[in-house]
This record gives sequence, structure tokens and C-alpha cells, in this order.
Amino acid sequence: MSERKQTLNVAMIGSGFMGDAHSYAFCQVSRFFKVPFDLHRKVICARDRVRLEATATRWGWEEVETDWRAVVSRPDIHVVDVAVPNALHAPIAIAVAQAGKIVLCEKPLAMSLEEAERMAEAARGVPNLVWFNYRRVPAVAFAKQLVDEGRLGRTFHYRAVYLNPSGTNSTKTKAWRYRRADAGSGASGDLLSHSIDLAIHLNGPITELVAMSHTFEPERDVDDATAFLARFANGSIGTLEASRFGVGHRNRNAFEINADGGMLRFNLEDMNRLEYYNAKDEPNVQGARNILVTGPNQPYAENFWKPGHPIGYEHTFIATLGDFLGALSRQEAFHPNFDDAVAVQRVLDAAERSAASRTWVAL
Ligand code: SOE
Repeated sequence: MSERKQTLNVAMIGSGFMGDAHSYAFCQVSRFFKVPFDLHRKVICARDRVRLEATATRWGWEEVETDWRAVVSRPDIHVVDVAVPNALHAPIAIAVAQAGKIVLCEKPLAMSLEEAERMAEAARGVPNLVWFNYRRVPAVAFAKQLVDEGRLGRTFHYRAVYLNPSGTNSTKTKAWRYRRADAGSGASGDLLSHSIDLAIHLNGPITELVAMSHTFEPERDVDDATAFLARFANGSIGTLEASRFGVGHRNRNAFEINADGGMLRFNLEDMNRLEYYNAKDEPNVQGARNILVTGPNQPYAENFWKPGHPIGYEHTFIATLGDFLGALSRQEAFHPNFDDAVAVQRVLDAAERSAASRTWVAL
């Protein structure tokens, strides 16, 4: 008779795009990962009741609620996932942590570095996660493995871009992501935060940077594009850029590492592949291998489909949740967590100050 699993009643605050992606992960995680918990999609909460009920029906949430405080104060709720506009991350996540509950939060963690530090302080005593989901694209996890195995040796350059064309679409630009009061920033918090998290994860801390930001739409109060030059603690140099005016792309989250031992290159728009150039190959056969990262013997090959069968964007949320619940059951720290997100916020803060002063800023 299988051992009775501990029940985890989950609450989701938010019912938009991320509400769907996270709900999918809560539905599917036990089918792909050995989850030592019984996850219940207990209650979903948002302001717009009509949309809320549609999302609840679609993803099998048991109850709906329109007041997040009522959810956070419920004794039967163990996990609260915060997937609402950035301005609400701090008040909700801090209340969840102070109620002693497990707290999951979308990125960027906060509206400012000061707020992010307060959130991390509040969450110090509870298990916590920030949805930098691209760390768990198998091809990205494989890049991390190759870096950690020392296959690249000394890094010279880290180059990243995150390009989508959403800023050119006038209907989209009325959304909360385009208002400083709700989002805190534009392309930098929304897109560059992902690039910064991957840069720190794959190449270590950034020690100083010089940045520029630009807004193409005159009446908009957030950046449409931000780019910066960086120095890393490991001695490498980097360029990181994000734009919502990346016409010609859909969701190009890409990076390249040039190092002594070779090169690694990834692009989310071809997410099941990693390019690897081994500088130790014979010169006449040197070239970038285009590796299909679907197993065998590659990250998450045991969790998803047989080798050769590609996966999608939604699986990165399943892998994030699966690894989090695994770490939770073993009482181990999980990454990315609120402290990792503070490191990202520190870079965003430096970039904003550098762009304003047009000077290099040390971190
Ligand atoms: C922006 O359009 C967005 O949805 C980001 O907010 C997400 O974080 C990113 O994963 C996809 O693009």
C-alpha cells in the first residue's frame, strides 16, 4: 500500500498568461516528476470574476476568490503562487511569508531593489521560488552542466539578447506591463531580467556595467529597450540587451559564450537545441555542433519524452515546479529563489542608475 503523501493545498493569485502557464505546471508536474506531495489546486484568485471562473474551469481549480487577503489568511492553504502585475508582488508575497506559507513569485521579483531585499528578508523562513523558468530549458541546463564540467575553461565573452516586437503593437501597449506604476520598468524588468538571471547562473556575478535605455513611444513612461556592457567577476566581459522593438523576432531569448575551450550558443526560438563548438577539435573539423537536447543522458531526459521528441515552453514551468517540490521534500535550498532574484534586481537597479547618469556603475 503506497505511503500517504502529504497534501499541499495550492492557491494561485492571478489568472493571466502566467496564470495559465503555472496552472498547467500544477496540473502536470506529478505526471513527469516523482512528487512526494499530493498537490491540490484549491483556489484561484483575481479581480475579474468572469475571466477568473473561465480560468478556474479550464485548469481545474476547486474554488475562486477575488480578495487575495482572504486567500492568504486561510489556514488550509500551504502554497501561494503570485502571478499578478509586479506592483502587487511585494505586498502579497510578504503577507504570504509572514503567514508562514510557501511562496512562489513571478519575475521580476519587485518594483525596486529595496523592495526585493524586503521580500527576501520576509521569505527567509519559508521555502520560496521565483519563476526564472528558462534555467530549466533542457538545452540551457545542459549548457550549465558543460560550464560546470569545465568544458569551456576561461570565459572571454558573454553575449545575450532578448527581443520581441510587442512594443510595436498599440493594443498590447495599453497593458499593465507598459505602465511604470504597475510594472516598475519596461523591457528591462520584463525581458532583461531573464537574460541577467541566466548570465549570473551560467557566467557568475557582474561587477560593473554601463547602460542605456530608450523609449520609442513618446507618451510611454517605461523603457522599450535597455542594453548594457558588463564586467564579470570571472574576468570576462559582456553585452546584454533587451527590446520590445525587436521586429523580426517573436521571443528571441538568446545567449552566446566565447571561451578558451570553445563556444556555447542558445536561442529560445529553437529551444530544444544547443550549439557547442569545441576548440580542442582538430582545426580542420572544428565547427559548432547543433546538439538536440532531448536525451539520452541530458538534463530532464528522464522526465519528458523519449530521445528525439522535442518539448515546449510549458515544460520549463513543469521542470521548475518539479525540482522545487523535490528540493522541498529533501529540505534543500532551491534556485532560483528570492535571494537569486535580489541579485537580478541589483543589476536592474544599477542599469537604471547608469542609464540615467550615463556613467559606469559598480555592483
Ligand atoms: C513578455 O512578453 C513575456 O511574457 C515575459 O513577461 C515572460 O516572462 C517571458 O517569459 C515571455 O515574454
